[in-house]
Amino acid sequence: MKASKTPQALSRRAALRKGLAVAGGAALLPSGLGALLWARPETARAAAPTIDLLKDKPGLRLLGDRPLNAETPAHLLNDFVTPASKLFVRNNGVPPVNTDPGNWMLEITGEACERPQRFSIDELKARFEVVTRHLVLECGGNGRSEFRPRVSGNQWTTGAVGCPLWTGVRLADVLKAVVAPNAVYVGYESADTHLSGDPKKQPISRGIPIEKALEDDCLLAFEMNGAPIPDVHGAPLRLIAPGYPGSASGKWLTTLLIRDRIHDGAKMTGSSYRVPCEPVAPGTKVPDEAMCIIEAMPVKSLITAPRSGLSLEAGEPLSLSGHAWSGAGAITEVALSTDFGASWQTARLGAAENRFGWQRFEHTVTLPGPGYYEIWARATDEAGATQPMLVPGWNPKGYLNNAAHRIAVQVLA
Ligand SMILES: Nc1nc2c(c(=O)[nH]1)N[C@H]1C(S)=C(S)[C@@H](COP(=O)(O)O)O[C@H]1N2
Ligand SMILES: [Mo]
Repeated sequence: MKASKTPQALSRRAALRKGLAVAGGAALLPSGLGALLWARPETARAAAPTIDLLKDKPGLRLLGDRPLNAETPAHLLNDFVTPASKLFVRNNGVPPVNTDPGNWMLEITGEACERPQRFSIDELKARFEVVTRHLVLECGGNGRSEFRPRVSGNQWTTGAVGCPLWTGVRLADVLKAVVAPNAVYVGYESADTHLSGDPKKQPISRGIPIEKALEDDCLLAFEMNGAPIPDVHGAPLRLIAPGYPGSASGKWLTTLLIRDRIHDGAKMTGSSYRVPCEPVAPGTKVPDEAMCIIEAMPVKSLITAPRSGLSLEAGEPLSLSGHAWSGAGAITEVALSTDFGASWQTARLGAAENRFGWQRFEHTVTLPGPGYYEIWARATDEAGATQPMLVPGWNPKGYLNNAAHRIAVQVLA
């Protein structure tokens, strides 16, 4: 066709060739999931002083260094328990410098707190049962890069998720003794500072409804994977509110506010971590009063092996694995397609370690002959919700994209 000879088409092809060169010939990705996964490794050197991304988290993709944000390529998330070296980083401000656990105090106060309390970390450990849980942490904006029209914010692809082991005390145990009957929400305050340097501004101060806070699953965590929480992940104390967007899991936690109203801290209002209460057409400007706070995260899955771009010999069986999770509870099924969704096969599905832990799936397929294939994964949760094939519900800040994950595979002739 004539069109293929336009300068635009030529430059697009040139760009594609460049992309392939960067990836050492392995940049085979389903359309829409650009060659981003291999881009910009050299810029990781510019990471904030608190963390050397290349050394501490090799292979992560830097999205920005002030604040520091980095995501994990899908093929690095194959561990059932996500190691610190592979956990994404999402910062809204400047992390605190002094995170000495010996001096750290947690204050519990607010209009609906019957008796304000202060605890050192040692007091928390001594007063309340210490538990370990395998809990998914996923940014509400994970998948944002796929929304059209594009939306502002970190252009996460699929890698703002992980499932480490968290050790701490139950938030509910700490709150129960002091919650007043009129409590509505628990907000958090943290020791990180605003990017502007203005001490009166907080980078983020979000929270969770009191009902969620009083369930058994939320933790005040001081360890990750059996070691003190790394600085960048909120040392020495953070909230883990599993099943909710990651932004509810306050890092560097200094204060819990038991509120008699919905918490109104930084990033609780406007379009932050909120979506239109009713579906809107892509690109719609939505007034604040028509926006609702994100609560449970939707059902999702990720193919973590093989890495997208694999080449196979004809007839060679292909072992697939990955993880599935949902803010609604357990996953009941993961189905895989090798023919663009025309037919589906059920994968073997492992149990969760506990509520809100991700579940492993495994499956082996043999592709019918030489050529290009995509593997699609689609999870269903106990509430009966299933992942959509295409990007769902456009919203002004690009949250909650739980479209089926796809990888590309080539069978050689
Ligand atoms: N104090 C504080 N807590 C925070 C944030 C932050 O910037 N400051 N970011 C939130 C967001 S948006 C996410 S997705 C998770 C990311 O946690 P991680 O960096 O440990 O992966 O932390 C949440 N807790
Ligand atoms: Mo987030």
